[in-house]
Parts: sequence; C-alpha cells; structure tokens
Amino acid sequence: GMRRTVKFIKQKMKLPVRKCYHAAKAGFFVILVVTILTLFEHWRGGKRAARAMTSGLDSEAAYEKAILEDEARIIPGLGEGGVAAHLTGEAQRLGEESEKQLAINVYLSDRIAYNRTLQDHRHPACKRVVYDAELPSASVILIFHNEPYSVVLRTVWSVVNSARRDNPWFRRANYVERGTGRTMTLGYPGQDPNSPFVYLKEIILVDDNSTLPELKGKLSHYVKTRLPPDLIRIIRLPDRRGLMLARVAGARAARGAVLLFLDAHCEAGADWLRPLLARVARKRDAVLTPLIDVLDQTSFRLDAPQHFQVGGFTFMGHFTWIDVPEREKKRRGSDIAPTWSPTMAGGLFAINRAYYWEIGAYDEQMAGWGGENLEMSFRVWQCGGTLETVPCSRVGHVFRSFHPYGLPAHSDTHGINTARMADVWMDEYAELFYLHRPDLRESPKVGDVTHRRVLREKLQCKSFQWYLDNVYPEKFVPVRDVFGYGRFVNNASGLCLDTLQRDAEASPLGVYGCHKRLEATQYLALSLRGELRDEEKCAEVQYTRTKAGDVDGDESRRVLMVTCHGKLHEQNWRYLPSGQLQHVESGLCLRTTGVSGSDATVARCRSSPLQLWTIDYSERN
Ligand code: UD2
Ligand code: MN
Repeated sequence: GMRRTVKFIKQKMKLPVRKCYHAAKAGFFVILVVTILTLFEHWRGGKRAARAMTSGLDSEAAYEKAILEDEARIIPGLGEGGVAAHLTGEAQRLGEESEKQLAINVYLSDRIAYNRTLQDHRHPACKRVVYDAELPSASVILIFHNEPYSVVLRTVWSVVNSARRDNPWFRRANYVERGTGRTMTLGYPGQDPNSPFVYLKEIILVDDNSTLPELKGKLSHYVKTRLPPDLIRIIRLPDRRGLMLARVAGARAARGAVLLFLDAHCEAGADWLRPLLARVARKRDAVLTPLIDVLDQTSFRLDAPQHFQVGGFTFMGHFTWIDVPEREKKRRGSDIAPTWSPTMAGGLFAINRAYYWEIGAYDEQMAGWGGENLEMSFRVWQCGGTLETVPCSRVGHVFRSFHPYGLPAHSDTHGINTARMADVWMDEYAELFYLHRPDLRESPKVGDVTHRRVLREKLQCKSFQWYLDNVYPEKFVPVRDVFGYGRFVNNASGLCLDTLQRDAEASPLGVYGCHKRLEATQYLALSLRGELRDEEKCAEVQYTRTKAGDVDGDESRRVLMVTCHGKLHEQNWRYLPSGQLQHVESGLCLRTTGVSGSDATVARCRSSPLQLWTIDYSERN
C-alpha cells in the first residue's frame, strides 16, 4: 500500500521522498473522512426508511402490517346477523368516546367483521319473486368524506357479497326460456357467465378529498389485496367538492347501465340489487329507493321493521318520513310492489344512467350537504318520471345524530341549496320556504339558477301546483286547505299566537308581540277540517270530565302543539262568529293573559276581548 503509493507520487511529481510521505498521508486521511461520512449518511437513511415503514406513511409493507393488525382486532361473531354488539369495561368506554366524537361507535365498528352478514328481513313474498335472469348492469357509487375506515369497508363488502353468483337467492332465477328452450344465465348482457359476480359491473368509491390518512394508501392497499380484482375503483377528488359533485364525478366514471348510489355507511341486504334493476329495466324513468333500515350508531344493530314509510317534506325545506297514503296502498296493488314516494331521503337510489343525465344529474352549483334530495325529488316528478320505493330491496344506513365532518367554512349549504331548489321548482310556493328564511330572499349567496330554469323549460316540466295536487295531495298546504291563516291577533292585547320556537313535541302554544311581516312562528292556520295548526303540529287540549259531565277544573289549561293525527278529537277547533276560537270537545275558548311570551290557555267561554282573535286572512274578516 503505502510504499507503492509513495513510489507513485515520487515518480509522477518528482518530489523528495519525505514530502511524498506527507502527501500520501493527507490523501489517505481525506479518503477516510469521506468514507466515514458516506457510511454515516447511509446508516441515517436506513434508519429513516425503517421509521417510515413502522409509521405507515408510504410503504406497502407498512399498510400490510397495519391491516394485519386491524384484522387481529376483529372479534369473531360480534354483531353477526345484525344483532346489537356490545363491549364491556374499558372497551365500552373507548367506544362511547369515539361515538361522542364521530356520531358512530367507531371503536366497536373496528371490531366487527367487515364482511359480517345480516339476517334477511324481506317480506316473505319477496323471496318468491322470480326475476329475469338477464338484468341491466349496476355501477354502485359510494361517496365519502372522512368516513370511518372500517365502516366504509363494511359497506363495500356488503355490496360485493350480495352480488356473488353462489348466493342462495339467485338459484330461483336460472330458468329455461319459454319458446327457445335456451337456458338463461344469471347476469347482465355481455357478462362473462363464469364471473363469480352477477349484475354488479363495478363499485366506484369517490373520495371527496378526505384528510384521514387511513382512507388513502391503506384503503387502496386493502382494496388491492383483500377485495376481488377489477371490480373496485377509487376516484380521489383533488379538492373538497361536497356530496353532489362527488356523486356527479362517480356517475361520469360509471359504465354500468344503472347507477346505484349509496352513502359510505350502509350495509346492503339480501338480494337487494335485482328488485331495483328489474324495475328500472321495465320503467326507464323510474327513480328507485330501497327501504332504508336503521343501523344503530351505538351498537350496529339492524332495525328492519315490516312496516315502512315513504318521503315527505316541510316547507322549511326538510325531508320527513310519512306513512304510505291510503290511496297509494290501493294503487300499488300489493305490499311488495314499488310504492310511489313524494320525495326521497337522497343518499340511496338507483337510476338509469342515461336518464340520470337527461333529467339533469344535479345542480352543480350546490355544494356541501343538503337540499339536493328534495331538488331531485320534485324534478323527477315534475318532469315526467316517478319516484318509487322498492320494498323488496333493503339497505341498512347509519343515521348519525350529528355530522362529524366539518362543512366548508361559513356556509349554510342546506339553506342555500334549498333556496336554489325553491327558486327553480316551487313557483309561488317558494314563498312558503322564504317565510322561514327571509334572509335568503333575493340573497346573492343563492347565486344564479338560470341554467336550471332552462333545463326545466327544455324538459317541459309541470308546475309545483301539479305536483301538490297529483303526487302529494295529502300534504297540508298552509295557504290552500284552510279556512283562515296568517297571524292570529288577540283583540285585547294586540299580541299574536306564537309557537315561541319551541320545537319539541307537545310544547305549549304561547303569545308574543306581532311581527310586521308574517313569520314562521306566527304562521298558523285554521284548517278546513277544523285544526288550529302550523305545518306539522296541531293545537291540542287535554282535559277530563267530572262525573256530572262537566269539564274538570276548566280554568287556565295550556294548549299543546302535538303532531297532527288527522282524527280531530282533542285537536278540533272552530272559529265562532263572535271571534272566539273554541275547542270543540271541551267547549272551552282560547285566551291569553296579555303578557308577551306567556302560554296561551283555554277557559270557559265568556265575552272578554282576551278571548277574541282576528285572523290575518280568513273568510270571516
Ligand atoms: C341525507 C342522505 C344523504 C344526502 C343528505 C342531503 C340518506 C340516507 N342520506 O343525509 O345521502 O342526500 O341527506 O344532502 O338518504 N359527503 C361527501 N362530501 C361532503 C359531505 C358528505 O362526500 O362534503 C358524503 C358522506 O361521507 C356520506 C354522504 O356524502 O357518505 C352523505 O352524507 P351524510 O351521511 O352525512 O348525510 P345524511 O345521511 O345525514
Ligand atoms: Mn348518511
């Protein structure tokens, strides 16, 4: 080594031997330092890589490890069939904590098998229906923003499993076609008959720009390694767009004949696909919803009652559940037949893909959450389609007590979206919405709706009046089915009847200074059938009679606002020529003490101005 190097330097540089020694030493020293530094860097890099692996940031191996850990956490049999799942002790406490934060017991969800099965709650007659073997193909679209990882995966698994060819319920569909003698195979036209899945073309997950890390690489890795290949796609939106645009993005990517939207916290029931596909195959412009069963946010118990409801709405712009109207029970013919529904909840529905675009997809200027469900409901009915609930298709959904995700800053998306809907579809009835939201009347926040009005024009859609008269005749319309409506002004005090913003069931009706403009809390009506009411609640007097038949202790009885039952009885009132409002069954009259903010009461009728009322708009005034 050293000697040869010295010799080399001596030859090349023609230096004296001693100087050559110094040069060689210096050279070796430099090389040594560089080598040490390089090794050190290498070692640090290795450390960094190892850290990255254990923290699960960007390595497949790390995702795999994390998923194996998740799988080890699952408690076999927990919540199986859809029964309530419970944990005890510390686990129970952690569960409650997660529920407080996320409105879903995520700690528990993480421990229930992702592919648990649910009991079959369908009406027995559904199991006897024979569907066509060939049906249109479905693209199931799941949208999510920061939904719990295990809950999303359970949704996906339930859809995958329900479409497996070897499900017992598919056996009935194989049949020999009359005439041709051809054996029909389960699936959709053009599908490979050897595919283990039927009717399901694809599942599209649309990630509305979630920020939870486990919904990124780990979710993709799970899908790649644990779920069937070529069936599931994930679309990642580059920014948060809200649920309407997320669904539109999914629809754009879809290739199936039928779009089937679900929230990302659902579990599909037995044979839920075919009843929807069969109906849409027969009626192209039918928009269909499954029965939505309730998955309990605390225990993941599936609540699937035999009796089901359809969709209604309030003029405040909210979706409500209503009983199937009697006329509809007659029309549909059978308990398991598709049932007309005036509105839909919005999250779970099937629609022919081409029809979805023709009818106007969504108002793409709606953002965040809320309002799109009533918009689509009114649009479908007014523009010639039908909205139907298909009782043989059942899907569980976790109804959360609050929204765990934040909505885009400073936005009242539900209000703004609903104003957009009202401006386009409700004609003069939009006024009934603005009564609740005077701040949004002509507000620049609502934006321009011209393109949607053009759509309405182009599709030659019918009026909202037509919708009320034909689709939802039982809806109480506070300007239509009434003897008088508006403010009820007390002659003595000048105060108005007022619900005092007490929203709870059976809250007392009160009086308050009259507003100049008609406002929601003072908008009451005396209906033609004889109810003193607002949109949903009726004034009710509870009383008993003495043995002699008199009303027991008839002074100062409060008047409670209770959900209208339509049977009159204790909810029955009449407006006397004197200007008194008399509760028919007890014979008592409505009065006030004249103090603003106090409860209204009923008492024996006497001629006192404290018992006299003037109604803004009535046939009497
Ligand atoms: C109901 C509907 C919901 C939607 C909403 C009105 C059902 C069962 N649910 O409320 O689908 O029609 O009414 O707008 O009919 N999401 C995003 N981006 C967002 C916000 C939400 O992707 O910015 C996702 C969310 O992760 C979920 C879906 O949209 O998968 C619906 O949201 P939700 O479950 O909070 O709405 P929900 O069920 O209270
Ligand atoms: Mn939901």
